[in-house]
Amino acid sequence: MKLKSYLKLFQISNINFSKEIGISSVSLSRYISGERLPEKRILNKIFKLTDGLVDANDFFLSSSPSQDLSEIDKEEIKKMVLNIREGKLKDLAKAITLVESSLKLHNAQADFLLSKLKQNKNSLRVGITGVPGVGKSTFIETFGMSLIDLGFKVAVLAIDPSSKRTGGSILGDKTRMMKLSVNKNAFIRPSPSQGNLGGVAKKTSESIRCLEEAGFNIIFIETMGVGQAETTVYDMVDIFLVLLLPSGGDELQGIKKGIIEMADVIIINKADGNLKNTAEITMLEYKNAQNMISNIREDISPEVFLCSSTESIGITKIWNFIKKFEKIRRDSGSFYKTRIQQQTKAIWRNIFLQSQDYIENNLKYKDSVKKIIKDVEKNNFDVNNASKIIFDSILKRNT
Ligand SMILES: Nc1nc2c(ncn2[C@@H]2O[C@H](COP(=O)(O)OP(=O)(O)O)[C@@H](O)[C@H]2O)c(=O)[nH]1
Ligand SMILES: [Mg+2]
Repeated sequence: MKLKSYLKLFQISNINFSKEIGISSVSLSRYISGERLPEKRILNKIFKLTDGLVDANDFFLSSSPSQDLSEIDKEEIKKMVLNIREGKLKDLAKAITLVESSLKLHNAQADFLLSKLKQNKNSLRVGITGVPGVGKSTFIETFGMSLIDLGFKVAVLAIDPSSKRTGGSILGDKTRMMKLSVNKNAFIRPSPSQGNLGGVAKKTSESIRCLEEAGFNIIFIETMGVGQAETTVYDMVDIFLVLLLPSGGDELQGIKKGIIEMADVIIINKADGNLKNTAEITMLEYKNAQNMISNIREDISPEVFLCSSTESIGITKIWNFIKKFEKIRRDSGSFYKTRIQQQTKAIWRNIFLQSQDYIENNLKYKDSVKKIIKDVEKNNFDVNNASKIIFDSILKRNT
């Protein structure tokens, strides 16, 4: 990073920093402005003092993409943020598009946008999972509309890792959420998957921040309930709902036991018509299943509910439990503690993604790396040392 940004981030004054490296503050200002380039000895000191965050490249190379944004771009994004704060949905949609985009320019714009958003501690992020057809979208429609009646603003992000294959599922979701999709206090958006869960998670988390800035205070994140997406979503929500069908056994439902164990609320949906009795039996089974009761939350245990999303049965009870869950956890502070832990996880997830991206798009194509791999193929070199040398080149950033 640039020395200027470093000093700002760590709140170090120019005078103190220049003293530490043993130069005058005038010289330091010249280095910062680019008027002069520091000599090697000084560069080494800066590198050490900043724990490697500021190195020679930061003085010699031009700035990073986000610093390349024009003033016009920046002004436009600032205006966009103000509009989002006023609840303008068009700007919100634009912001989410930026966040989701994989274009370099958009990334820089998104980085700038995200730096302008505030932390929102008042929202409630609700994860919902269950096999396709269990009634997640229908549940969100019924529950969401009742929340809007109570004065909330409701947003829905639907993550569907298979959406490429099934294509129509997003459309299906919108038709299941007919009333929500036309309500001015609701916002529905499919989350792109591109087959990369880490990427989905990053974009979904960033979309959540945009939604919160626009005043959406209840945010549903719907996933498919069959795969790995659940753990990823679990790590970005405050409460996790698992919807089940009225029938016996997790395996029978195609849902993994591990997912049930993550549930804060288990909802047996479709408890209506001729499924009503089966639903009651299923509820008792889960209520009695000790192994299902998770100890993930230290202050409240999960509960099981019957629900009919089509007939609006059980919705109030579920909402009352969610409110109780939220209150207990906010009062004890565990709500905020979990969010902080989630942020730390997100940092590492993002770093991991960027490293992966760097490896896929740069490292693999470097001539030096190709040569090393060839040498290993010819048995001239061993795997262990080859990988060490290649990894070292990441640390040095420029092979
Ligand atoms: N009988 C009954 N049908 C429901 C209920 N909830 C959803 N459905 C139906 O189940 C089907 C799948 O619902 P959908 O919400 O798209 O499921 P998703 O794939 O989990 O999002 C639709 O035909 C819904 O009308 C319910 O509570 N009772
Ligand atoms: Mg759905």
